Parts: sequence; C-alpha cells; structure tokens
Amino acid sequence: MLAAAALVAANVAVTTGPATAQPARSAASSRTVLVQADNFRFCAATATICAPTDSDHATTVKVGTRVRWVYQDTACDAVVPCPGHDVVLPHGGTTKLTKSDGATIFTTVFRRAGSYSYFCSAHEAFGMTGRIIVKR
Ligand SMILES: [Cu+2]
Repeated sequence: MLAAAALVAANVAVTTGPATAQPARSAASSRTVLVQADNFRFCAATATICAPTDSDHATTVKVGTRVRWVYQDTACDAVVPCPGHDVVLPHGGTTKLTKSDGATIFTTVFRRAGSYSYFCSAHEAFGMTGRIIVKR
C-alpha cells in the first residue's frame, strides 16, 4: 500500500535549475501563486481556460512569493504531436517539457522586485509567453 502511494507521488514532473531571482532568504510572504499552462497559453490558475489573448500573460506578486506553474492542457493532450509545455525563465531556470495533467512544471520563489519574462520553448512563437511582475 505504501509503495503504491509512493509511485503515485513520484508521478510528478521534477523541476530543475535554481532561479537566480532568489539570492537572499527573506522573511517576506511565503504564499504560493499558481499559473496554469493551458490551451497553449499561460494564465491564472483561477481561470477556467486560458484564452488566446493571454499571450504574454502578466502575473503580479509580492517579493518572496512562490510561483508554481501547473500543466492543465487538454488541448495539447488532443494534439498527437504536441510535445507538452515547459517553462524557460531566462533569469534562472529551465524545465523539461511535460505533458502530464496536473503536474508541476516549475516552481521558484521570487525574492527581488522586477519583471521576469518566461516562455514555453515549444510554443513561444505561438504566443505561449508570460511575465512575473514582482513588487515590494
Ligand atoms: Cu508549450
């Protein structure tokens, strides 16, 4: 029984690469904001589905917030050659393409104010891009 539970827990994408946006440990907020990868776009996890207008979707968070990108894309599931999605954060972090519903694609904590652009390597040209705007 425990082994089965461990297998289920292991069926989650592993993120790689630390983000350089986290040089110092801060006592700031430790809350998590979710961003979903859906419909070949990134958008707020609270949205029912990402819309084409979500190209370069902006998410505003406070310094110290953990951002977690989650794969939710049934549209990609339906397209046989779709390789899945990843998150490339030029400021520090790249993940592998994943196509697993509900999987965490990437998680990082933003510890410095600024604007951080990111994209999916497979679909950047289609507008699968976003920004994390970090405010004090
Ligand atoms: Cu993609």
